[in-house]
Amino acid sequence: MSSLALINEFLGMPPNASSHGYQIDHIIEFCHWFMGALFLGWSAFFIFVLIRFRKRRHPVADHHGVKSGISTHLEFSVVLIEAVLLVGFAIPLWAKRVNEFPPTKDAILVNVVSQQFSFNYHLPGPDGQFGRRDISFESNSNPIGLDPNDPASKDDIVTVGELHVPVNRPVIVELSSKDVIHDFFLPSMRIGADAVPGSRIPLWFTPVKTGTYEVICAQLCGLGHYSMKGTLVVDTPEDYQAWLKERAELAGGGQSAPPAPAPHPGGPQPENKPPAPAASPSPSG
Ligand SMILES: [Cu+2]
Repeated sequence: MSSLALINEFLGMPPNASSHGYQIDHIIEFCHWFMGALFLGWSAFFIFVLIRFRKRRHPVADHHGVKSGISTHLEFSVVLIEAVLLVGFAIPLWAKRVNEFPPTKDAILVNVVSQQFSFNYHLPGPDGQFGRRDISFESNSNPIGLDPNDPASKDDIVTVGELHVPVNRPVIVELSSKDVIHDFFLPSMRIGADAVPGSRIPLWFTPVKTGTYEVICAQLCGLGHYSMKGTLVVDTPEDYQAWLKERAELAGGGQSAPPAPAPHPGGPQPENKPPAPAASPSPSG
């Protein structure tokens, strides 16, 4: 089966680095082969029909049509296979992703706050408690609007563009957006979800390989959409602790956010400006 699996790689999928990803890869791999077979089958049928019912042989239309039941059986088989794929595999797998969250005490919790055109990451810091966020505190140096008066926010860690997580521990993300609909997509982790203004959307994955992976926005969210990328670094537990320590030191004085990224040259367009409730002072001025 492993050489058959090369079709995913051939079609450009990055290698899987998450614990559940192989299940998704199997479905995608099967679909690719199935669609390939359908493509060849229907193409052959189309060519057969063009030749078999050519005008020279049938100058007058035949009003009785085809009498054989083969095409009905074939079409029914295709529908059956697709129904099995959907009901037997895709929906149960999806249900597992959205219903069976790991216990939060074992997991790394991260708030991902998306905006045109970057992802901000908010970690609770050593106290394990997320500080309050409020739109009225948002500024270029505080892109997620962390409340500086909330004691729980003092040790919080905020980063822009790059997130570190330890290997082999579940990561639970709470996804939100400050402006338009984005999509937090981790191709190597085989997970992604839309970030919808006004909603907090949970998702989770367990990275199983250390390395640096791409984070991309998978919803066309404005002129700078193409540049809305980030990095997920999966560290060994030691490296992760070192990173946390470094971020905590940087955070030092409470207002922990590093400078927001410079406004994109393509710039947020006035017509793309967010509607309420996310319409805070613009992150990029
Ligand atoms: Cu986006």
